[in-house]
Amino acid sequence: MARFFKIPGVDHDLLVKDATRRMTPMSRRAFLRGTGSVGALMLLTGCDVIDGQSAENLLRSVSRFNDEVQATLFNPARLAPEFSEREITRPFPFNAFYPKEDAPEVEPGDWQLALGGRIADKRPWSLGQLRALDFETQITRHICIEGWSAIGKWSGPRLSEFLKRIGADTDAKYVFFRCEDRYSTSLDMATALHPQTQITLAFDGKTLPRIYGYPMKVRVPTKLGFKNPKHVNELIVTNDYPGGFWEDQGYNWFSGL
Ligand SMILES: Nc1nc2c(c(=O)[nH]1)N[C@H]1C(S)=C(S)[C@@H](COP(=O)(O)O)O[C@H]1N2
Ligand SMILES: [Mo]
Repeated sequence: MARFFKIPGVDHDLLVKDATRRMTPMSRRAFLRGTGSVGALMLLTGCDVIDGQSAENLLRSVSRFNDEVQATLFNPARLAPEFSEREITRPFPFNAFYPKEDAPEVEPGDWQLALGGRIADKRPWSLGQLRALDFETQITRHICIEGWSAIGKWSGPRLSEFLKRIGADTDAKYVFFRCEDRYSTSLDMATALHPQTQITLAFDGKTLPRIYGYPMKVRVPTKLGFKNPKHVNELIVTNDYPGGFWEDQGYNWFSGL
């Protein structure tokens, strides 16, 4: 299952080396403590690397906002870049560890979000209850470790707001998500509380389509695509490292900024 992120005409090791050379020592250390990958550089700059030319542009943008990079890498509230409506990628790519046809079919009436771990009120939530929370919309870039990225528009309540409502222990280390298709992933608490981390119920202005995670996904624009779980049906707050589907097969757990 070799899933390598390969861009024609771009040597990843050299690009990362070049980029880190343009960072201040502090931001370089922070960057390398994370994934230190091309995907992370794309998250950081908002640039899409598809060839040598765009790699050059990315390097230019690392140099340009170097001072900011330093400040933001240490700030758990740093924001992923947002885009305009006309930059949205259509059609938006589908990805999962199975083909489209096998995406789970969820009956909205039967569905509930189960809660576990360090949470004061563990009563499950219905879709109706989630839909009643305040929605926010983001147009952000999703970066898949397999070598593609796409800009999409996602809407729903902030995960931080939900965690507050259920009395989650926000001093705990991790939030773990289980999905209908037996996928799973986990986030560090700082990322779970990040203002752009979203309980996503709508995509491109409509109910979240089945293939993109109906009825609920978690959108995390500061992390690589595989840390954005679709078809979520359980949320657990824990201090025990929970790993995840790809994380358990060797993907870097942090995979983000
Ligand atoms: N439940 C579930 N979530 C998942 C996956 C999956 O296989 N199952 N794949 C991940 C990966 S690797 C990517 S790139 C994105 C793809 O999301 P999209 O279909 O909305 O593009 O979903 C992520 N979340
Ligand atoms: Mo991915």
